[in-house]
Amino acid sequence: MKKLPIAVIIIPTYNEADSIGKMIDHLFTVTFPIIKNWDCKVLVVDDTSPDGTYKVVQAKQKQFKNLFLSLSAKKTGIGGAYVRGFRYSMTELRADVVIEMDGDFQHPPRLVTKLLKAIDDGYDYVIGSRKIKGGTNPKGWGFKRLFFSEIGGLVARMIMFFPTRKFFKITDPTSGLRASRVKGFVDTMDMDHLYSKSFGYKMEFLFQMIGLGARYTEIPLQFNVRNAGESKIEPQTAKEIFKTVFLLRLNDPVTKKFIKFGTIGFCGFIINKIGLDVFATILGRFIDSVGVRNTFANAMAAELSIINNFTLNNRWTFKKERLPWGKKLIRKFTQFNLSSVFSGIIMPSLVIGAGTHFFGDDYRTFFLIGAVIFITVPLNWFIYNVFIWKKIQ
Ligand SMILES: Nc1nc2c(ncn2[C@@H]2O[C@H](COP(=O)(O)OP(=O)(O)O)[C@@H](O)[C@H]2O)c(=O)[nH]1
Ligand SMILES: [Mg+2]
Repeated sequence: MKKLPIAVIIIPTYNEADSIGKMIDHLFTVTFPIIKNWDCKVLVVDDTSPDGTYKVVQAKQKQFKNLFLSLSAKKTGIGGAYVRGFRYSMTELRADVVIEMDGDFQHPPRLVTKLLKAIDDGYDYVIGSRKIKGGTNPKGWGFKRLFFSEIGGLVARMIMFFPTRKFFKITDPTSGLRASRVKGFVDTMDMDHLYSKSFGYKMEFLFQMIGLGARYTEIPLQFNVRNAGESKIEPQTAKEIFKTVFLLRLNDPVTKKFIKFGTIGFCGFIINKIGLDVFATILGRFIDSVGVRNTFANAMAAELSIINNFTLNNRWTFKKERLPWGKKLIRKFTQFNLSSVFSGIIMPSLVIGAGTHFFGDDYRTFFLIGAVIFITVPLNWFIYNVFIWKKIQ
C-alpha cells in the first residue's frame, strides 16, 4: 500500500483541561475518518499546565496511537510552544504538513479537511480567515474586542505588506488557524531568532512563509466563542504584535534597500541644491544673463547629482546586482540618465506647472513635494528595480 503523506495537527495548550479531551475525541472519531488521503496525527504541546491538561492527553494516548505530547516544564508562550511543535513534527513525526489549531474549539475541527484540500490543490500555506466571505467573528464578541481585532489586523497587514499585493490578499494576518507545507518552507524557516515567543509569532511565521515564496490562500473561518477555559490574550499582546510586525518590515531586505535608495536620493537632492549655487557663482564670471546662467548651472548640478545617485546605488543599494565597469554599465547609465530626466525633471515640472496654474503660485512648494513623493520616488524605485538593476536570476 502506498504510504500516505503525514499531516500533524499541533495544538498548544495552557490550562485547557476542560476542552482538550473532547477535542482529541472529536478529531480522531469525527474529523479524521473522513480524510482518506492523509495520515493525520495530533501533537499537543503543553507547558505542564497547572490544571493537568497533559494528564488528560496522557490518558487519551492509550486510546489513540497517533496522539503525541510534547511537554515542557517551563511556560514558553504560544510562539515558543509552536516552535517546539514544528520541530517535533519534523524530526519525530516526519510531517509533510503542519496545522496550527487552538485547543478550545474556537477553530472548528472540521476545517482541517478544508485546509488539507487546499494543500492538495497545490497551495503551500493556507490561512483560516474571519474576514472573507463565509468567515465570521464570534457572536459573543463585544464592540471593543471586535474593534481591536479589526483595526489590529488591518494595521498589522499594512505594516507588513503595504503597498504590495499581499496587503490585499491576506485579509486575516492574526488568525491562528493555518496549514503549512514542510518541504521547502517550514524546514527552511528560521525559528531560532524570533522577535516574539508570544502571539506575535503568528506574524513572523506568516512573514517568513510568504518571504520563502509560499503559494498561499485563505479559507473561510467561523471563529467560535471559547468552549471552556480562559483566553491567554493579555493586554500587552496588541503592543507586542505591533512591535513584531514593525521589526519584521524594518529588517526586511526590500525595506533595507528602500532606505538606502531614499538616503542616496536625498543626498542627490542636496548635491543638486549646493551644485546649483556653486556653478551659478562660477558661471557668473562668464555669463551675464541670470536666466541663462542658472539654466546651465542647474543642468550641470542635476547631472552631478544623477552621477552620484547612479554610482552610490550601484555600489550600495543594488550591490548584489552591481553592474561592473563596461559597455553594459554605460548603456544602463544612459538609460538611468534619461529616466532621471523624465521622473526627476519633466514630470515634477509638469505637475508644478499644472498645479500652480489651477491653484496659484503659493502652492509651488506643495506641488514640488507632492510630485517628488508620489511620482519621482515610486517611479525611480520601479525603474531601478525593474530596468536598471534587474535581479540576476
Ligand atoms: N503551550 C502553551 N500554549 C499556550 C500558551 N498561551 C496560549 N496557549 C494556547 O494557544 C491556544 C490559543 O490561545 P487562546 O488563549 O485561545 O487565544 P485566543 O483564541 O486568541 O483567545 C490555546 O489552545 C491556548 O491554550 C502558552 O504559553 N503555552
Ligand atoms: Mg482561542
